[in-house]
Amino acid sequence: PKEIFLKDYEKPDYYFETVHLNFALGEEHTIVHSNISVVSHPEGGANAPLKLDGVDVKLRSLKVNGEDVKDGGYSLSAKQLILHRPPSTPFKLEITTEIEPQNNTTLEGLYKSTGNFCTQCEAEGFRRITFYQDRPDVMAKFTTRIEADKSLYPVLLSNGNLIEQGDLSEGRHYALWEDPFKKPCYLFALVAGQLASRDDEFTTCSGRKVSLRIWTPAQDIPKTVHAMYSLKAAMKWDEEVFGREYDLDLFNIVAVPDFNMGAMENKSLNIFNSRLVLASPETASDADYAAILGVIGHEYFHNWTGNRVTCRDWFQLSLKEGLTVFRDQEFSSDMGSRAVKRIADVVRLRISQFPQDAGPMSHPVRPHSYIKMDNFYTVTVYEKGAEVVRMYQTLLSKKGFRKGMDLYFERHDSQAVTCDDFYAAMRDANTANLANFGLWYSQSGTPILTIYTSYDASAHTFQLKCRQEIPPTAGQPTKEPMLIPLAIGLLGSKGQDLPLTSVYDGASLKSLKDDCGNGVTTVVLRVEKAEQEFIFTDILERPVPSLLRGFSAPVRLVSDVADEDLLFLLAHDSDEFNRWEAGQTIGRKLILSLVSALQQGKELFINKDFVNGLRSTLCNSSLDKEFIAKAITLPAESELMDLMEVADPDAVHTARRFVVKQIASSLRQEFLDAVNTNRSNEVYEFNHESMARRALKNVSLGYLASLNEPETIQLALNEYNTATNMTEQIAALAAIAQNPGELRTEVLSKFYEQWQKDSLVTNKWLALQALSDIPGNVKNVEALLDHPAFDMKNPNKVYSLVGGFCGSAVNFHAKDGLGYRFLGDMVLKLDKINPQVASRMVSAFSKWKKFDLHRQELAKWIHMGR
Ligand code: B3K
Ligand code: ZN
Repeated sequence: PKEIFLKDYEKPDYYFETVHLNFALGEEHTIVHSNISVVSHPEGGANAPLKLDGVDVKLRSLKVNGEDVKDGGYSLSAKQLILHRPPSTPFKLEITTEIEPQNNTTLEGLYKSTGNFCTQCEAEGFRRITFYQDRPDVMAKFTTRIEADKSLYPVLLSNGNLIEQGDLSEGRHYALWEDPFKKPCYLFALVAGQLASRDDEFTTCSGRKVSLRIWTPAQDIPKTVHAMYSLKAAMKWDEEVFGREYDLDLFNIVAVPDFNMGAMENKSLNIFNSRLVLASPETASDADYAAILGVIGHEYFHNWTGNRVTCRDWFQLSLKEGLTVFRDQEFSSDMGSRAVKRIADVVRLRISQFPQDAGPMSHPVRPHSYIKMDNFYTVTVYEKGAEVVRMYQTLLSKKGFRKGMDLYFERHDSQAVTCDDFYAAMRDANTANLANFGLWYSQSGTPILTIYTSYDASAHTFQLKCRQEIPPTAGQPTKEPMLIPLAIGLLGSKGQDLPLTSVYDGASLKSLKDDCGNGVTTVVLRVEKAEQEFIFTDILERPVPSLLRGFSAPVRLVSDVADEDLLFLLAHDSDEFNRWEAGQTIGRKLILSLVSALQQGKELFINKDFVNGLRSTLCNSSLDKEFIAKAITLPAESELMDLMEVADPDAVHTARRFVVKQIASSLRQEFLDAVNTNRSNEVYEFNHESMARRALKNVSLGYLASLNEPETIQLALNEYNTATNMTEQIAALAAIAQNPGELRTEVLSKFYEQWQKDSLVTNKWLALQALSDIPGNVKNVEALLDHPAFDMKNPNKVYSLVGGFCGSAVNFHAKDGLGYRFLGDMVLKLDKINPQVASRMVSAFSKWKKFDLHRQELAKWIHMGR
């Protein structure tokens, strides 16, 4: 395989204006006929060879301007069809290909899922359907005619508007779809099968009526209420917040059980993994409901950020993904609790993206090169990319960011553009100085921002000394400083926000006012240099600084803020994110110190002040309950390991478990109260208040069950038996399953019996067991491979069982090497079925440089050696 470089980008020699596709769907094979009008690129070489991509497609005929192309006129290889001497443009290109969707287990291109036809074309799946210039900067208008057996495939869908349909001979029928918008082929979609729909309608801000349809097998239609609610909410939100109106009269969503990713934003025909559409209170948890809201929003928002304005090349993936993740995060924040959403997003970044950025897979938000594009749908491109977009907003204000977005759409509607174009729109709309901000796209690695503070009581000044440093990463030994927005507030002795009147930033003294000329209590400092000093004036008492409010930049913050000040912030900070963060910072320090105590064979002690801080948080009735649930949850094992020079999974696990149990026994009564007062005694509702109550109850129950005492286990069992929704049922099951023994086995099999017919629920059952920290769990996981609930061909099953297993640090990284061997074997098998799923699983190996030599050797041997 060849490495492809961003710096080698060249425009195509030819563009396609219109593409007429005809699909004759069949059981043995499917015939695809395409009729393309080809034009030259204005600056392209005349009569240059036309190179078309094609993988696993059989060429049946090739015509130019109606004439068969003679044998010497083209050449065909495993991945390409080259037309050697095309005529002068414009010309007509007609290609007929034969494919076998029924045998396509890669789930890319056209394939079958539970008897229905569906497609997945991003990034390079269209070339598995027909020969084409499969690159996003080739945008064409598509019409699609689908022909199929009417009884087997009564529903025929593609992009755009349905303009014709009718019956054919031999029990077949057809449908003709026309998409009026130019699009790259990665946004093409086709669905054919036995599906029912939930129908609704949305009236846009300009008064147009849009038909909304969500398609699933008939028996699942009752589970699409929440998805439809989410879609309508997203459509309204995009109008209100970004002024973006939907542009067609129809919007379809199809749910399929076999899907490599979460969902796909095909123009007006989104295809979704069923797990992100189907929900009922009994079968889906609050987390599932929230994920559905977020992903339905995400795919819908792509209609403007991705589809109307698309990417020039795949290096620019974050242009659409970082931006659209940011948009879905904002949407979910507006629909629920902003602070809680921000906390969840930052946790995700720390658990997954920071380790990626510190390991061998580290790459910039806009990568410089790739071998297989599929491997670049990463947390760095998506989540760090979203942080980069968020930083524009932090630097330019919400209003300025909106101006930048408006200019971006004004300039680039119906174009394929780059991250530089987005940067330019933000800069120009605000005549902003974004200096070295662009480096966030090209430099990999998580910056370390070190801050020393000091207060001068006689001068009434408060000083910050900032240093930024970006560690060397794969292929990038040295880095330049870049613009980091540092949001900061100062707390007075009563916990109140101090007014910030002016700050000296190393160059000049700036007075601080908001847009309306009012005083402020939070400011965004621009850290641009490797070392920089800021001095706040008129600070009348020694303040406690609240640094990096709202996590204003994706950095590792190191500061000299003392533990007692962190406890003060935990109790008082008006910035809820930082209030949570203060507790986490103490928690991280505490657990890591216990890890080194363990490594030195010392006894473990818990920091009483920390426990008391948690107690006050837990019992503070003025706080949001979901916030409390987050605040009393300790940093995850993977987050802790990421902070270590050499990760030690066993010690991290033991130390964290120790702290969990200490907290549980110290706050036993408080947790009991939390469980007893937060039971739901009403019908399930997806709203913040009831979700928050369930979250607090469930976290508390988890702590209590960790004690493994008869009384707390009985309580968990009671919660399990009386649960009326999946959120509480699965939480109680997880609480019980922490402790090995008969009860665990019993409740697990009871759960399976109850839900064996619901594949999405049995995925939870698989994941819960796979993730278990019970020693030697690899054996159970191996046994589950043969369980009827598992199916190697279904990505969701693999992600639950194999992916779940890799999430258990102790078992996946077990010193006997059995965890690594298990994954190695699985990857080999998966690679033959579905390379994308295999490569997602293999990425669990990519953190091995951070482990001890013994584990590195084991992983290397298994990963490379086979
Ligand atoms: N754009 C798709 C991802 C496609 C991945 C292909 N390997 C989903 C999304 O991010 O919205
Ligand atoms: Zn996306």
